[in-house]
Amino acid sequence: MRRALAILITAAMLFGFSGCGQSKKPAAETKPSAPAWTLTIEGVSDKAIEYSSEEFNKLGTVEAEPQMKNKDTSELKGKWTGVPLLKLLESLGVKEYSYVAVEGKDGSSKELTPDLVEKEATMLGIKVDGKELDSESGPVQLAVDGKGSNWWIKSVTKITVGK
Ligand SMILES: Nc1nc2c(c(=O)[nH]1)N[C@H]1C(S)=C(S)[C@@H](COP(=O)(O)O)O[C@H]1N2
Ligand SMILES: [Mo]
Repeated sequence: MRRALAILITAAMLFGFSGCGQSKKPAAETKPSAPAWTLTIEGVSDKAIEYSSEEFNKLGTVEAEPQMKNKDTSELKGKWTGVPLLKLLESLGVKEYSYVAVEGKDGSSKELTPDLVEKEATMLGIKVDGKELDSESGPVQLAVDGKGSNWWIKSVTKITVGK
């Protein structure tokens, strides 16, 4: 008798877990997929913001041709697709700031003054000439219009807004 009860309970559990008669989809299908990449944004709210690639793409990308200025040269580095840094700040409701620091995954970083941030072609780029950035530079690279190659931070992971 005890045994029969145990079997009954086991059977009930199995039916329960298999979701028999329920229209629920398996968890794996309903769980949203992880974003392709994220950026950490500090200095906007008390807690750091994890900005996903999906949110980034929703801001709307633009195309621009930022210039790289090294000692004696001023070079165009192709047609960049990305989100202007200023547009990102606006989406976060940032009105006043004294600098924006952009950091790469290797910890290398640059502090941009407002005059650099506000340049139209200063952007967080995701494509150059229609092609996604390679793993060394991407998925996101900073282009600082009119500044040298050392400003063009690769594989951006963090942005800090300085008040
Ligand atoms: N994340 C990250 N980006 C970086 C650097 C770095 O050390 N880390 N170096 C900068 C410097 S000093 C230069 S000269 C260029 C080199 O880029 P290139 O090898 O594609 O010319 O990347 C810039 N971006
Ligand atoms: Mo450099």
